[in-house]
Amino acid sequence: MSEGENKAARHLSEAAQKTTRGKATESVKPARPDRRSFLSNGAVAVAGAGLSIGLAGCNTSSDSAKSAGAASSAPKANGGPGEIDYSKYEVPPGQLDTYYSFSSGGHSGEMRIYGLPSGRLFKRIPVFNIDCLVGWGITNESKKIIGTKPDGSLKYCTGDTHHVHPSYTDGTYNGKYIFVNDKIHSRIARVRLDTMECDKITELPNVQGFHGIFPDKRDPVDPKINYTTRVFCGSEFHIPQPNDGRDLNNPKNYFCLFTCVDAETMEPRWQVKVDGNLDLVATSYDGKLACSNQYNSENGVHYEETMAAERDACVFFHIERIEAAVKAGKTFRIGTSKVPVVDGTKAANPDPKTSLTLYVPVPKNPHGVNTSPDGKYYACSGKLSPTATLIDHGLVLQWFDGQLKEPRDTVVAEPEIGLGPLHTAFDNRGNAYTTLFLDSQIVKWNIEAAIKSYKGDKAAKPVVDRIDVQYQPGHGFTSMGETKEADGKFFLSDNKFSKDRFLPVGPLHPETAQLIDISGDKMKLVADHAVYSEPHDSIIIRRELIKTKQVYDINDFPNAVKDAKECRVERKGRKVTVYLTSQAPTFGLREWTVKKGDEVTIILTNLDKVEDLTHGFAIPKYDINFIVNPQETKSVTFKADKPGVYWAYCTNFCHALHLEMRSRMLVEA
Ligand code: RUQ
Ligand code: CUA
Ligand code: CA
Repeated sequence: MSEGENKAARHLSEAAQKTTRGKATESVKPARPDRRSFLSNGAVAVAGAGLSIGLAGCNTSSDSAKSAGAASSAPKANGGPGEIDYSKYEVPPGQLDTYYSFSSGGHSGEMRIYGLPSGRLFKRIPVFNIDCLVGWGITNESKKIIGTKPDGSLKYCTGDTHHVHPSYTDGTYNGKYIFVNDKIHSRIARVRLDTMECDKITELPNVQGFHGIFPDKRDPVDPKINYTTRVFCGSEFHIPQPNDGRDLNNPKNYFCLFTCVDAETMEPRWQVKVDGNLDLVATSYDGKLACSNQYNSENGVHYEETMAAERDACVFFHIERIEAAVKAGKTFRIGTSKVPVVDGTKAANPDPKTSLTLYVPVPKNPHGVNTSPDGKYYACSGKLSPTATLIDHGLVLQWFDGQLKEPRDTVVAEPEIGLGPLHTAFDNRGNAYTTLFLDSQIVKWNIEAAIKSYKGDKAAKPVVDRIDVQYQPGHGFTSMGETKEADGKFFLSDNKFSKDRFLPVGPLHPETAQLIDISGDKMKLVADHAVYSEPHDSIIIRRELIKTKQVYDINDFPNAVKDAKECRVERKGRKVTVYLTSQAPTFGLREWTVKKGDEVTIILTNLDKVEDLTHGFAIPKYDINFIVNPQETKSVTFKADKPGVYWAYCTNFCHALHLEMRSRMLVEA
């Protein structure tokens, strides 16, 4: 950094420190102009400042003694003691939460389920990671879903989940699926909401840095299809196409693709070549549009280059036209991929009336795009600009009909809301809530006031409330806020730093998910929940929309061993299959014998029917460990390469004789 940039960074970082340690209630006042003005001083200064704010955050509690003692001096919730009756937000023993929250797990590669308002963690759903609690990545069934190499080992052992969005019917959640991305290997996964298990993973072709993901909410043409059939995927990193070693240092030839995946088959249907890089994704309520914010319209390969332009874009995709073009064969293929690609670049789409895409200019390196629950607006945040840009759905459709002159004519508001705006959520009363990363605040702004103010009404004040969060919020979400049933009750702020908010646990801190009551005029911070690194995104669903199976159906498993009497060992040459059952406190075979060098497959069915009666199955030295839930069947395959006696035992406490629940594997030399 240059001297000037350093100064700018220091100045902003001091400002940020003040804000993050700020007094409890910062009432509705605009961010200070001296901080605001830095944004016009050039992108590099801002980026530098952004980086140093991360550091500034750490300064507030670098040693554990200080942070352990910090509890009493930690920033208070909005409103002082006595003003908030926190007991209203407690869930007493034996009572159930009113909401589920599904959260991504970032570079843990998993997904998580919490209850709200309690913040209780119920379950971690392994998706792209290996998980020995349930045997994900260990059993044959899970390996097949994750994907294997020809030698049977896992193709990938890592994943980076960012965004979780369930399937829809008629504008609200239908309780069927939840979709999540893997940014590392550009895979999309589907989790069944009845079993809360991943059942499909697809790797997207021609894509790196698959980040934003969002299901459609109905079909653009067929009115009978009012549910999710497509999932849209943005990609952040532009690459040579095909990425086979050509154009390594010729970034002008790199490009990104927007992908549509079939929600049922999970196969990619089509891709769109775009200008610039895509980030988050949102969809309309009528099925006609998907959109994605684009922060690197510059196609820069270094971060300074990505900030060269004053405006990037929010890119809209006209689904019906794209599918017509695909049907008409106006497509090309990339490398060996069979997925049809249409050209959605500006150069290839000069006439709005036939255009597949619309690039609405938005300042500057925007992050996040979200659809309002009434279906009328998209909010796209500036990130490096203190603004949120509000784009009108009806006007976008008019632009595609050739009725508007400029892409910017679709913008109906652009309120100044604070520093580092990222993601926006909505209530059911016409208000938007945007996370301000640099300001460490949530800002509540009124949509109608923002529109009036944009039209020149000086009396209209878009910002109606602000609240400090601890610290540096990324995503924020309202209860049911991504559906037409937004209820305006809660906002959850998933913050990137927790610093002094919890007992110190060493250098890797938990993150904070802060629960904010948004039902009144003023936002109230009502709970701090510690969450594992590194949630990006969550959604909040009313509990009655989720209907789970509590016990499996044994008939759903074609290889089930349906009776303990069927337990046996079958040999075909060097391939040995062990058919096994579990029923507390025994396995169906007391022992079984194989020979050194055999390829052994164990198929285990849990015959117990009682809810919550899960058994585990582990074999020492063979690295086998998985569970079978009631009436579930799973299998593992391994080479019996170590002669000796191996006690296979139950790992999941199931019975008074749980410790006695074991069986011997005898491997002959
Ligand atoms: S991103 S902090 Cu992976 Cu969702 Cu915006
Ligand atoms: Cu079965 Cu413990
Ligand atoms: Ca940019």
